[in-house]
Parts: sequence; C-alpha cells; structure tokens
Amino acid sequence: MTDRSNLGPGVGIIDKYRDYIPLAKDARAVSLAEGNTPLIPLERIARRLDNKVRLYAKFEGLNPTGSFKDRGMTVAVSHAASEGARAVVCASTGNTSAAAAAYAGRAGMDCFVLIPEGKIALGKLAQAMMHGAKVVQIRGNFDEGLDIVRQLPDHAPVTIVNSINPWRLHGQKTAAFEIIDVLGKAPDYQCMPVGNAGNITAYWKGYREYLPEPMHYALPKMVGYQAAGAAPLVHGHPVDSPETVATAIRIGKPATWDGAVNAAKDSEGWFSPQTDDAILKAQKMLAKCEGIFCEPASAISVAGVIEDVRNGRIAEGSDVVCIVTGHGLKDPDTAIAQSEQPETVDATMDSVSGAILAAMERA
Ligand code: AN7
Repeated sequence: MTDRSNLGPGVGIIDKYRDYIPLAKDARAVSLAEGNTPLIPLERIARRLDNKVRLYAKFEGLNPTGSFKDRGMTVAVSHAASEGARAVVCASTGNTSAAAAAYAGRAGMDCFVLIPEGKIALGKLAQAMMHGAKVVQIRGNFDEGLDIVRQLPDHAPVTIVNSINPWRLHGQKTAAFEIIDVLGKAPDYQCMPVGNAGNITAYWKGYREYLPEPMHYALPKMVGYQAAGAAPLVHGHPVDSPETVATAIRIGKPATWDGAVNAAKDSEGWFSPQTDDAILKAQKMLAKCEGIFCEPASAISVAGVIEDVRNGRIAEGSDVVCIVTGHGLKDPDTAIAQSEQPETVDATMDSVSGAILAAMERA
C-alpha cells in the first residue's frame, strides 16, 4: 500500500487520494487539509462488553468544521469552482451547511443554506453564519428543504452541494481508505448513523474501490443505525414527521435510499433503530469513559454496537469500527441539558474542598 501519511502541509483528501477521485487534472483543490482523522480504540467501552470485540471510533468530528461533511465538501466545491460556479446551495440539518459555508467562502463563492427552523444545533448555525452563508430558515423539515433545493437550479444560478451531488460521495469514501490504511485491512463491521444515507453509500463504495476485487471477501458488514423516531430505512418506507433529539439525522426521506439498502444487503449488514434515551446514554458514555465528545447523532453508532454485541448480532472476536461523525461542541444545548449543572459555592477553601469531598462521597 502507498504510504500517504506525510505528504506535506495543507494536504487534504483530494491531494492524498487523487488517483481515486475523478476530478479534472487541472481542477484546483479547495481544501482545509480535511481527513486523516484518528481511529481511536475504545478500550473502556469494550471492557464493558466483556472484550467480546475490538472496538474503534473513527473520530470524524476532528475534521476542520467538526464533521465528516468536509470530505465531501472539498470535492464538491473544488468541482463546482473548476466549472466556474458562482454559488452553492444546500438543505441541511446543520453540518452540511457549516461545511458548505466554509468551503464556499474559501473558494470565493456565495453560499445559500436552507435549514429547518428551530431544529438545528447552535454550533452549526453559528458556523454557517460566521462563514458568511445566507441562511434561510424554512417552516418545515429537512426533507421539505431538500425537495425545494432539488428544483432551485431551474430558478437561480446555484450548484447543489447536498449528497445528491455525486462529488460529495467521492470525497466521503476516502474515510474508508483511511480505515484500511490504518488497520491494514477492513474491519469486520462498520457501524454508523444513517440520515440522508449519503455517507453509508460512500463508505461502501470506498471499501469496494480500495480493496481490489479478489479481496471482496474481506469487505465489512455495513450496519446503519437510525433514531427510532426517524427510521425510514428500518421500516422500509419514508417517515412523514421524523422526530429525534439527534437533529442531524432527523430525516424521513433519505435521498440515497437505494445506495443505503444495497450497502446493507450486499455486505450482509442491517439497519436498526435506537431510542433517544440510548443515544444520549451512549453520548455520555463516550464523553465520560473515553474522552470523546461527539454530537448525539454520532453516538448512535456506539449505542447500536452495545446492543448488537450484547444480543449476539455482532460476532465475538470481531473488529468493529464506529463512525463518530460530528463533534460534541456542535450541540452544546443538548449536552448541557443532560448534564449535572455546576454547583456555585463561596470562594473559600472550606466551601470548595467541602464540595469536592461531598462529590467524592456521592461517587
Ligand atoms: C453528525 O448536515 O444530513 O446519512 O444536512 O450531521 O450521509 O445523511 C447531516 C447528516 C450523521 C447522517 N452524523 O449522514 C446535514 C445532514 C452527523 C450528520 C449524519 C449527519 P447521512
């Protein structure tokens, strides 16, 4: 395998994996040196599962705008720029809009984002605004926003950068390349949140492209988790009014439906639901026991794996990679709401040591 570990400063996924990304040769990479995220062993959570599996988190929250969307956006915006596009547009539950705004800004393009009013995490909104996007809130959900965005190029000179833009998937598949580069093989199971279903489709494509055909026996089983209130792929039909605390995946009509279904079917994987309670519990566990602060949608990977190792659906002795798609700082409101609130005491040794000793006694 080519050693791509140290190509120099400013190198992102396009420079690193250009031979796998069919951009025009003279297309300049609009990059924030995204990708190259760590694969972190989750030893303490594995221990809670009696070490039945070797567990890893691919922490995609460490990308430049805090989510995996940067991998797709660097390619989509580079391609749009090479075609002379003036503006990009997307509907978003938040992370796509943050990434689109950042990369469009870097490319000198305008960016328009449609978000569901009141249902986007605070950090994501702050990002889109700071990076200079024109933010349009709609009285509706993500699915309704995407339906409008699909038609927008007929009405205005804008390029769509949702994952229905195939360049996005060319970028996102590179995360699978990195996992193989680091593990020296594919994992046995790859477990991830599924919303609009672009990412699971991209990973599956990535594994198949990076492992040559004779090695297809070594492909991972692709496991997709959806929030119980927004689980169209679990039910096999769209959901009209998706609801979940994990606003990133509050999606009822995934655009890349067939890609997701094929990934699960062809790999002998599956889709299953997780309750909001299980999602928040896993989010807390990752933060407290492993030092990894992710947003609720991302924690569903770990919630699902805990259930599926316990019920035997994930075989003992396996290598399991959880895709941790977005950073916890994206959604401070949900984090604070589920945590013990800070205690206020007088600025004296007695009050402070008293508070510490009382807390140690409770623990
Ligand atoms: C943290 O930003 O759809 O199944 O508009 O932000 O490829 O949609 C975000 C999705 C998982 C689901 N984890 O990925 C958007 C958006 C996080 C996310 C997903 C999203 P897909």
